[in-house]
Amino acid sequence: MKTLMSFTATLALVAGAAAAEQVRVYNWSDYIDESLLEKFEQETGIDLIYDVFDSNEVLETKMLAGGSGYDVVVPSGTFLQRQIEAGAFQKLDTSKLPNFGNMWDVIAKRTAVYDPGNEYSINYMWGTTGIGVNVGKVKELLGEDAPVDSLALIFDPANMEKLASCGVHLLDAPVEVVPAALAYAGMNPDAKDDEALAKAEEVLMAVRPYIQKFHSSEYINALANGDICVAFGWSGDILQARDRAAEANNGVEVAYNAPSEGALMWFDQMAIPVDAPNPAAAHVFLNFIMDAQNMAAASNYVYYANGNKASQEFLNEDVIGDTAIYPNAAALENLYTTTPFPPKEQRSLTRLWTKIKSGT
Ligand code: N2P
Repeated sequence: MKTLMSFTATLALVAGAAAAEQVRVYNWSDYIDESLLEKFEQETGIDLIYDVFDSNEVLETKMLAGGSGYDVVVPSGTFLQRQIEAGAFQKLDTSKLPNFGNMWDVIAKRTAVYDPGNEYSINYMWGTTGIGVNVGKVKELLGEDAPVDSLALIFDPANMEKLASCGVHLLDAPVEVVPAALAYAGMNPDAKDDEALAKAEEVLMAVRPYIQKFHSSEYINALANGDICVAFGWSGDILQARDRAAEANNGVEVAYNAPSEGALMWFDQMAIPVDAPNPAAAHVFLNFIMDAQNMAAASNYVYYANGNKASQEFLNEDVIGDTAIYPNAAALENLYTTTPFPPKEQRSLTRLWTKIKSGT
């Protein structure tokens, strides 16, 4: 009896394994409405394994090493470009992407800078990097005129000295924080030479004693709970913190501003690793994401703009109507983009970042 049962169980397992196709997706944390993951499995019958990261550097290490085991990954534009050049991705087969026509030419034109012809990737979402504040706390410490939309909030030591007690987090993302320090210093945010990196070091070291943490995902809850009062982070993440605080009804008011000195505009691109175990299922996943209503549901949930034109009619007004998410012409004027760090400059940047994080 015992033998028979285990035999039956083994048979069931074998049958299950044969029937269940898998797709493995590696996306940013806090970046999707999770009900879409279930919907994908129900609609396609494909098992979805969904892992998350919060750092382009972590993803890049996996992509350059190869053998990640993922079918879909989501690097930002500048990282995508380097990884395409290193041969990390396979070209998309658009014949397997019937929803390709939903994509938005305005964004496709911009992403083609990193992925010429958009041959290897589709835009998932895009956004800006800026300043999240606990409005009440920051005004209490810096007064009604607190420069909540200026990089001076986080790079002027006089402000940071006052804010330190309530907690300031910065992204652990050197390619985003260094350009911001340069923009604050009135320099080209995309500069990568020794002089620029020395200037960024000076700006960052002057406020280093007042920075509690460099981290790229904890700030969402930390802002929402009132554990910190300032975060230099990603637009939609800060807007999610605003919502979480409102839902908790805890008296915390969170606001996001793109810095008046200029904000980085970045693009997160879905791509298929060259050694993906199941590229066919990867295309099924991409096509699911490119569905207008699915893409709208994702943006409505995470407060990031997307590269899908057809999704726009399904976006909530507090998403499509918010210029912090979908910038109008004036807001767009104030955004800059960056280019990848070449190897030598990247080594200098990595050294600089280690030094800034350690504070010595
Ligand atoms: C999602 C953040 C993604 C933006 N939490 C960084 N590219």
